[in-house]
Amino acid sequence: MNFELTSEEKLVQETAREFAQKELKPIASEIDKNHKIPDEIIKKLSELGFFGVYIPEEYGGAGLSFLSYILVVEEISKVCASTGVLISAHTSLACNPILAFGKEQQKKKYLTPLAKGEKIGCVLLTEPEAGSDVANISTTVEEKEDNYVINGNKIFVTNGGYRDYGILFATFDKSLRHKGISAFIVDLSKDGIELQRNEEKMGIRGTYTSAFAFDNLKIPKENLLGKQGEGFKIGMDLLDGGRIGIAAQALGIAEGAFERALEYSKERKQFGRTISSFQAIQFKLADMAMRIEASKLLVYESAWFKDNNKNFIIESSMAKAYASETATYVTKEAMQIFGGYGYITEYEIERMYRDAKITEIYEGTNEIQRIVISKMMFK
Ligand code: COS
Repeated sequence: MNFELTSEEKLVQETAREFAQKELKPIASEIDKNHKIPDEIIKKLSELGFFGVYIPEEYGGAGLSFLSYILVVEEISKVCASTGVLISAHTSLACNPILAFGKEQQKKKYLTPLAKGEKIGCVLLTEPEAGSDVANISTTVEEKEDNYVINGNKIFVTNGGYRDYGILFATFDKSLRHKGISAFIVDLSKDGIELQRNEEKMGIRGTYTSAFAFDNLKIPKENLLGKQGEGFKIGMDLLDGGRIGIAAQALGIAEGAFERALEYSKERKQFGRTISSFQAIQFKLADMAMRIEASKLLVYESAWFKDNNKNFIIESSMAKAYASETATYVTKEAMQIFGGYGYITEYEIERMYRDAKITEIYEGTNEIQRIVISKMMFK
């Protein structure tokens, strides 16, 4: 067993760390307050190749491993969870399904600008009555002459507010449940698409979480992704990979909070000594470190499985559930170590505490992860 990263992976990790620490960390609070990742940051992310880390070079990507992409999300999320999920949702939920299921012409037309960071990607899957129960989607698709025509609503679309490219799921016949669903590539700047709102949120406030309505939206037939009726399979596949991305985001948040709590414990003095000299604080930090290390092993292992074409469904659900529960635990403990200072916005711990919670919820709640793990175990 070899736990060493390759020289390429070490290089991309170092590049992401340097960018995160020097350029992103100083403005992470501003991103949270302004509810926006500045355009210059998005430009720099694309110059660094972070929008297409594992996409092949022929489609505008950097052609590195999936694990390299995970390392980027982790490093970025240590300082800014909003930017972490911008990259993760874009890569896992939009680039990956086109790479895995797209035709050559779709890869050239849509994947290439996405991988270069010229367009930001998203997935339009969730609906008011179809969150955990994906097979229950109500957005309809009909064939009319040379087009598909879409009617319905989508909610909770991470990155939707950029109005670039998305993977949209709709059903030809709701009574068919899984078998009725198909996936389509949509250009969200087109007529027939109403951006209804960008939600106000507790955390990851630099990201867009958008709601859309479709009124007789015409999509050219060539934009069908995969085959008709293959949508549920495409949805599960993109979520399987996406969950490793969210696990990496959660891991990064936990590591960021841990590093700050460790430093603070060495500076903060009470009863005439640093609080790090109290066993109550040492044990907290030891528990935090243990869970972070276990999360890291799960996250890297599932990424390694994906890179090596092994089945990683169980591992990605385990990594997502465990790392996200670690993130909420570690940020809570970090706040306890910071005491009252952790609770005020001047310090970054309260933002990390708010950002961590969503990782237990999106891309499949942790209850759903346990369903996936147990179903696959018994299959
Ligand atoms: N990866 C690949 N295939 C999967 C899968 C996964 N994670 N989960 C289920 N499947 C397969 C099953 O193996 C089954 O295949 P067969 O028909 O060949 O047996 C098929 O999909 C249908 O599975 P099942 O009968 O279990 O479907 P259900 O409708 O009961 O629900 C869950 C399956 C709950 C696991 C699925 O709907 C799910 O993942 N929901 C969460 C969705 C989510 O994450 N939403 C958040 C979106 S944020 S963008």
